[in-house]
Amino acid sequence: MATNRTFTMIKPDATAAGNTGKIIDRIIGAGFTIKAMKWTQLSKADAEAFYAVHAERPFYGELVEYMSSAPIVAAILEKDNAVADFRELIGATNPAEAAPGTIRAEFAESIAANAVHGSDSDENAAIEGAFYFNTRELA
Ligand code: IDP
Ligand code: MG
Repeated sequence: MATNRTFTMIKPDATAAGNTGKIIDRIIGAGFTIKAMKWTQLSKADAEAFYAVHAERPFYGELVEYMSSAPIVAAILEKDNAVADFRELIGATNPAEAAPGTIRAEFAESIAANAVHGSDSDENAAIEGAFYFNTRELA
């Protein structure tokens, strides 16, 4: 059953470049409601756990180093069709392939440092949201 929530992180390249506010503005402008949000930094162990699903991929070590290199902003977002609509808003993983107007096309530096995370399914949105937030932190 589809839910109306997704999970995002504004990634280290985007917070370090001072793009946090612009990206949040794009997210709200696209019709998403913020249910929870925090500015934090992942330890290496946190990043390994969050991306455990990618542990066998060749870029896992690079991804863990990068994701723990600077602060991130984690958020739970609400909108009808949230998971699919948010993936459309952020664009393809590789910014060279991201459609014009998408957040990654505008802000991503590379396929690794690609500005934002977006959950790929309702199930993962719930798991990823629970990694950062307890129910008392939801608006
Ligand atoms: P997604 O974020 O678009 O869902 P995934 O395939 O789930 O993409 O990969 C998770 C993250 O791992 C990407 O957002 C990116 O930061 C990083 N990543 C993916 N592919 C590569 C790669 O080929 N080289 C380096 N980093 C990558
Ligand atoms: Mg993914």
